[in-house]
Amino acid sequence: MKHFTSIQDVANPNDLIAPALEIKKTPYSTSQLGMHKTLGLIFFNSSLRTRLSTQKAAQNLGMDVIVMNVSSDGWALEMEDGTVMNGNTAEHIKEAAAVMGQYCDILGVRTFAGLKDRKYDYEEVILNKFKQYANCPILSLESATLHPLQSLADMVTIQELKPNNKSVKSWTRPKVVLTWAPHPKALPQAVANSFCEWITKQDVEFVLTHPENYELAESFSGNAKIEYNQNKAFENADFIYAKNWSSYHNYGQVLSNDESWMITKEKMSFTNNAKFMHCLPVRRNVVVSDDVIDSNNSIVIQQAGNRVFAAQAVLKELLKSIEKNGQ
Ligand code: SN0
Repeated sequence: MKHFTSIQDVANPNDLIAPALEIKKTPYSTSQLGMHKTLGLIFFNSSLRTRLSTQKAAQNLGMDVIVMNVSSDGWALEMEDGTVMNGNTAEHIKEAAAVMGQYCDILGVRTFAGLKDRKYDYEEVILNKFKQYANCPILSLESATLHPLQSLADMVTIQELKPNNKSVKSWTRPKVVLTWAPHPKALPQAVANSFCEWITKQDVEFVLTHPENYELAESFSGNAKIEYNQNKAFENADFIYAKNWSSYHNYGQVLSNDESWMITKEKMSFTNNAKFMHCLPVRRNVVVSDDVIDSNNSIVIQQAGNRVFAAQAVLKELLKSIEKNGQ
């Protein structure tokens, strides 16, 4: 595995999901693997879980970690080629990424969608510049269109909680629902796109539910079943994954604030006693009511905890490939 920026970089997702659960049992069993290797974590946007869990994962592998909030602490970066840099940008991404690559063996990059120009966001301009110029493996810490570290942790959590009782069919092949929920701000589609990419490769019944005109890019949602009636989608569900995203077709727009899409106790009562999932941060009583997120069915903290083991499984593979290539 050369980079980890989407599921396309992974030969077989199960080769990361099962190892992550093994790592959870003995997180320090390979604490020498990353000795004298440096992970750089570069943030263009805010982060809590991704930053801390990836740092912790690297430490469990014996790596050194350097972190930079590049938007607030770095020089203003120029992304376009051939520009006369006599304006506000002080350094070109060509040099910045190449220099970071000199200091790091693996570079993690967080760069959210700007939600203004769909073509620019969906071409993953910034992430690809890092791939082009840093000359080391690139780890996505959420890019404009995808959040694969989150999705891997989500798959690990679903795998962990679905009982292996072959006699109970609904549990061996659980029903997983990704539901849109309201939010006051325009948010990226990355978490939802990425969840679709990963879950459609798992042996589950997957249903996507959102108001009309919130369809995701088909390149990510594939032929996932869409149910526009949220209550109907929830029927018999084993996992409810809630997330807001802004419109893809009316790019970056908030088309609906329909409060009736909030996840409530009543809605959860239509499910098969489903577990409640969210990537966090979550707006309480907008996306989900207190009584759902505070209930025993809420697994958001366990889900966030699993971010460490997902990141560790990924870093392990990236380290192995560095070793193989003799870097
Ligand atoms: C980000 C998103 O992509 O939706 C990160 C999720 C892991 N979420 C937000 O930006 C939420 C911000 C807010 O104001 O609620």
